[in-house]
This record gives sequence, structure tokens and C-alpha cells, in this order.
Amino acid sequence: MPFEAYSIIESTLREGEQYSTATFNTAQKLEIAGLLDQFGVEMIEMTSPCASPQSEADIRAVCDSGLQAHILTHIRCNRDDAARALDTGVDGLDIVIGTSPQLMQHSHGKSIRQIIDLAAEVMRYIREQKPDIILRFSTEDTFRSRESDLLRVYLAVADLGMVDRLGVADTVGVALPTQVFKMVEQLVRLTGLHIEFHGHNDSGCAIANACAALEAGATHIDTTVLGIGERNGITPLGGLVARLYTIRKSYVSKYNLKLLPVLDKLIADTCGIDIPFNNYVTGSSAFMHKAGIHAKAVLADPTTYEILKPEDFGLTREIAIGHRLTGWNSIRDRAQTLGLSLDDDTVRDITRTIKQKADVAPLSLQEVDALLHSAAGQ
Ligand code: HCA
Ligand code: CU
Repeated sequence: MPFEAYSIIESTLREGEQYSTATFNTAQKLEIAGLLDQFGVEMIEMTSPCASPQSEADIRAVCDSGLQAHILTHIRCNRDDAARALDTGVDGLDIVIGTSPQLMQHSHGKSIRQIIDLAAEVMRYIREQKPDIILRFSTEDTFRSRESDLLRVYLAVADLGMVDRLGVADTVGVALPTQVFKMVEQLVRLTGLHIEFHGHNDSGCAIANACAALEAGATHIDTTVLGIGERNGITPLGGLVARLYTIRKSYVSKYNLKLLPVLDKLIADTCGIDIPFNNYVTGSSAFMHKAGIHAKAVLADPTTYEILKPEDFGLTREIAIGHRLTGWNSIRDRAQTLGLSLDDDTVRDITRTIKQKADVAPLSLQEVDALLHSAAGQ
């Protein structure tokens, strides 16, 4: 079954570092990697050692910190980058080279033939140096590449018998779930290798595309905490977890879900941003119920309007009551919470008062409570 044996390649320390306000120092990288490891991600991808001296030192620091997760680094398809990356002691290398006409022309200027030859040379070199390293080969901008070019490259690399995984990357966030499904399904069928999906969110499909990749047989999905990355980022860890949880909770039971809010907050604070109000699981309104009809049903049985259980993530639901859409069931529930015994007619009267007042301006919880206390004479 596709969803039962997948791994997360958590790339907050690589793709995430490409987010506009992300600059993690060594201590922060160690903290983030440690928390991701406790959460249970299987692999952590880090910025290339070629990026800067500090990037190289930080890979070594994370490798030395004794985490369960495999530590990977991300490099261009060339021998020098590979040599520097091998020297850091990482468990795996993620190699990428552009295959779309745009990137072939403006990024590296190589033809498909040259890409295949270079990939073969680099893979051979890596395997000679470290036969056991986890090796992935990916094309960049897969979904704007010519299908015939892609198949030539992937089949040639697969035939070398040297890679553990092939990656497909929706670098510009252009792919539809159906396209991702077809591409992944084809690669699984033709190569029998593990397949990784990396998807950007420019047009809002990053989570759906990751899910489509898994449905088609992908084994690895790239995420970042809060989805941070180049431009508006990639598949968010929390969003992927929410998506898979709602298909079947057991698909995410291998992860320590209660750490998700801690991770989201850590990255938001470190990057100097807020968690978006509508974020999956951890947005301030993710478990907020407002309209009287919703609140009534949720108070009777939360599954009426909740597909995720806040308790599973160490969170609580909230019922907003001081507004004009409120209902008397919510107000009665609040009175009970405060330990006040009010008859139904009184609760209905207070509800009418709240609605009238809220037509002018919403009431705070304290103001609602004051009305309830005064009606109860307490
Ligand atoms: C990049 C591009 C990349 C690579 C993805 C991958 C993309 O910043 O190097 O190697 O899986 O989106 O194509 O992030
Ligand atoms: Cu990317």
C-alpha cells in the first residue's frame, strides 16, 4: 500500500534555508534537527557544504549529534561538489540537475547527452569513494522538461545501477496532481526504484501533489516546516501530516504529532514570521468554531465539523461565542463551564442580548462571562 511505507525527507535545513528570512546559525540548526528527529522524520536534508564554510561546519555538527534520522546533503551534479559532500560524513547525497529547456539554457548549458554522461561520471566517482552512501539523482524542473528527455535521463541513470532513489521536482509549482501521478507511476513501473517527490506551492498544489505522488507509488516526500522555501515554499510538514491523517490516522502514527506545534512555532520565531492564521493544524483558527449551528453540533460531537482531533496534536478546540452568529447552546455550554446554573429561558435571553450588543461590536469572553455571572446573581 502506497501510504504505509513512505519516508519524509525534511528539508527545512536546505530548501527552508532558501526562504527569504531564514538564516539558521549552528545552535538553531542543531535545535531544529533535534526536534525533527524527535518528531520522527526519517531523513534530514541540509544545505550543500559548497554554499559557505559555515554550511559545511554545520553539516558536520549535525552529523556528529547522533540523531536517528539519516542526514543528507544536497549538491549539484559535479565531482567537486560530490567530493566536498562526501568529506562531511553525511549518510546520503541528493544530486540534482536541471532538465527543462529553460534550465538547460540558462543554468548549466548542457545537452541531455552531456547530462547523462556527467551523471554517470559523478555517480561512479561517488560509489568508488563510498559504496554504501545513500544516493539520489533528481532532475530539476521535471514538469517543464520534455518527457522524452526525462525518460532518457532517468532510464540511463537507473541502468547504471548506482542510485537508491530517483527524484522528481516540481521546481516552479506548476504541476497538477494528475501529472504528478502519471510521472511517478511511470518511473516506478519503468525503473522499480524508490521515487522521491519535491513540490513547490506557487499555485497551491504542493500538498495535493505530494499525496498524488504517494498514491502513484512514491516512497519519499520532501517537506519543510511551515512549507518555507524559495518563493512561497514547498509541501509543508504539517499540511502533509494533516492530509495523510485524514486518509487514515495510522499513516502518521509513526510520528510524534504533539511536536508539530512546537516545530511550527520554532520555525516561525526563528524566521521572524507568524504562523499563518489558516495554517494546517497550528493556525490560530484551525480548531475555532463560530456559527451557532456549528458550535451546537461540535459541542454534541466534535466529529461533526472536525476531521482532525486537536488533542492528537496537543491542542484544544475553541468555541467563539461573543459574536452575532452565536447560538444559545454555546452560551449554555459556557455557563456550565463557569459552574453557573441558569434555566434555558435565561440563557436564551442572554443570547439575545449578546447578539444585539455584538451587532455593534463583538464581545470579549470576559464580557460574555460578566453577563452570565450577573444573570446568575454571582
Ligand atoms: C534547488 C531546486 C530544488 C531541488 C529539488 C530536489 C527544486 O533549489 O536546488 O533536489 O529535489 O525545487 O527543484 O529545490
Ligand atoms: Cu525546491
